Amino acid sequence: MTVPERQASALNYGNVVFTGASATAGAGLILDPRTSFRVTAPGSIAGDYAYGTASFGPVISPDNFGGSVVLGTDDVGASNDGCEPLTNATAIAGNIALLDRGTCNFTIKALNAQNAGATGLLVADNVPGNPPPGLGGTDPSITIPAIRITQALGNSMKAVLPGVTVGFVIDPSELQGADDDGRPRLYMPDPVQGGSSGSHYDTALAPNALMEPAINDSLFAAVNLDITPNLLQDTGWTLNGGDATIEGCDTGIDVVDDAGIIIGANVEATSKLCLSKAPRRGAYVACMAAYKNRMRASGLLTGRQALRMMSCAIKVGKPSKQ
Ligand SMILES: [Ca+2]
Ligand SMILES: [Ca+2]
Repeated sequence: MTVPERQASALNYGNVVFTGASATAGAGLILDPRTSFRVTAPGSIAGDYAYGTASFGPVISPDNFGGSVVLGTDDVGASNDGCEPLTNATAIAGNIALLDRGTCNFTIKALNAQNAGATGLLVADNVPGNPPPGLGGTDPSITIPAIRITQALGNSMKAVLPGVTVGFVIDPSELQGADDDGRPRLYMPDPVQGGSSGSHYDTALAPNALMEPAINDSLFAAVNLDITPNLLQDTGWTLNGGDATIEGCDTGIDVVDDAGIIIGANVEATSKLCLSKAPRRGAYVACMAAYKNRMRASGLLTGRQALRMMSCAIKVGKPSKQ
């Protein structure tokens, strides 16, 4: 690409993808069906838009989020920030409230929308940028779903209210975080984020991928690298193949499997760890048995794999005859 093309791509959120064949195949095995936030009317702004999820309230679904959008007013200070009780509850009730970011916590806005009878909440960002970050905070009394939208979309909605309808749509024929050809999206936010832009998968991928910009508690990278091995393969790296071995004994467990599963690599690493810290051979076998139990409890080893791994571990653990 030319320099201007690269500059444009660096801010082209949602439209830059990784074009490797292996990553595309891996994405097809791993990613969920696509869930889109969609403006369904009026036609002038209809379409799918990026959104940020909330750390409070229920998980968004097509069943709990949808309907007409009504701008919330509170008549104190910034009149659409929802930091005070809403004064247009009659109009809000049964609809999706639209409030501006700013002045108070997101949970306060959500509670004020909920108390006015809103079925859901859109928080429009108060600074430019795409995709919108999430909505932080916790409050177990919040029962309505909430998302954050861009300042640009908030402004577009305000310009055409009333008559804006929104909802969530699941498309089982497409992948979450991939384009319509199944290629995983790269993270190209506007503004550029140094160290993250272009060198990570998009945060839109679900389930979360190891190579998204932020660590999160749904990752399980000790045994599952999702589509990271695919990406490395596409860029010319060679993946370890074959079965995991323990001191030369074949466990029959693939080192790297489809969809980034690396249970065999985990077995090899754990065996080395158990050997390094075991004061005697019996302790090594006990260490491996405890590992086997953890892996079985997590559903990561089949019974047959566990048996074969332990028969190797017992061989390794036998006292030397010399
Ligand atoms: Ca206010
Ligand atoms: Ca994600």
